[in-house]
Amino acid sequence: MIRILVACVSMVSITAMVAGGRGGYGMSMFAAQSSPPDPCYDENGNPRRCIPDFVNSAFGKDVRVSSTCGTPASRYCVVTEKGEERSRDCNICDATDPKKTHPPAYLTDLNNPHNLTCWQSENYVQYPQNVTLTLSLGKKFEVTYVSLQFCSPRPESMAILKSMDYGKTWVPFQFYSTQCKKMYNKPSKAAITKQNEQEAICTDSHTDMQPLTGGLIAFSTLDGRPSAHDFDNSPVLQDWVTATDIKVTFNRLHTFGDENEDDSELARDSYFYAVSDLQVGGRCKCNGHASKCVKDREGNLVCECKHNTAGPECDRCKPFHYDRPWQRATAREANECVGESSADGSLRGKTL
Ligand SMILES: [Ca+2]
Repeated sequence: MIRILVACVSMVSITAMVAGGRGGYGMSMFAAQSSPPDPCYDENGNPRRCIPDFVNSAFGKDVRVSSTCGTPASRYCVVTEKGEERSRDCNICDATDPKKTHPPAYLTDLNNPHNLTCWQSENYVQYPQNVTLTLSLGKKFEVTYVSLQFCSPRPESMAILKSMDYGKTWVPFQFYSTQCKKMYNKPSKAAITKQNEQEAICTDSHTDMQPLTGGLIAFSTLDGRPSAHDFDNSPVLQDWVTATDIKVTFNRLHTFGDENEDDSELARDSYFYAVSDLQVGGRCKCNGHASKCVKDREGNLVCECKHNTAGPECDRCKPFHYDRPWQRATAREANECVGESSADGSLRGKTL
């Protein structure tokens, strides 16, 4: 999906270049053709729904993490299995050594499969203690998926949560556990119906200890939710996918059950959380009234609102355009705000 979008974006820029290349008709024609068409208006200047590009909104962002190995330098051991044989290969995590450090920045750096960089927690932060990863998106996004690629085994129990108010309050998005009832008081694999579309469920899939490295957890926010096919008309799901912040809580480590045996120190040094890539796939939320988000003067990410709308999410009509109530744009209807000045077509399509 991302690839298709990238292809579309490059096609748009190629088209724009071709259009721009048709110079020679006079400057005004050239200028008009070289500016890319505004996706929020059709070729006749009529408003239509527009949405920002699909992005991994975690990429390059800082993640606040409650535990990271290497301060002070410490031993950790990687378990490998060959048939029945299990062996441990020990290394040092050292925050002061660039070759041995595993900082939170490695969660959201460029994910190169040939050179994986992994954030890693301290050893054996076991239930009831937990390890949390918190990511602020900077504004409201409509989140399509949250994914984690592990360097360690996947957790035995973990939760993905979201905030819609910049981290003041949190609601669960999804639970993963081999024991949903005991850990989260949720049945495993509950059905999602029209009545509970805005409810987090717990699943015991993706919780195997194997693979010992490289396992994936991918939560798709709309997967299995009945109104997903009619998202335009589902305020419940529009709300469900909206988030300003994402939090991942690792509640319980998987172990081979050897952490209390004779060799417990070696065993405990083998259990930690390590993640090579955290992604939050989605679009900047602009309610169908902007095709991109930009930094404002204060450096905050905001929608570049069209259709006579205003606000960080184009979530209200701009002054003097209150002739009908604000509405989100749909595929069929742009629902632009109208008022005195909208009678003057020259204002259409301009950023004011
Ligand atoms: Ca990485």
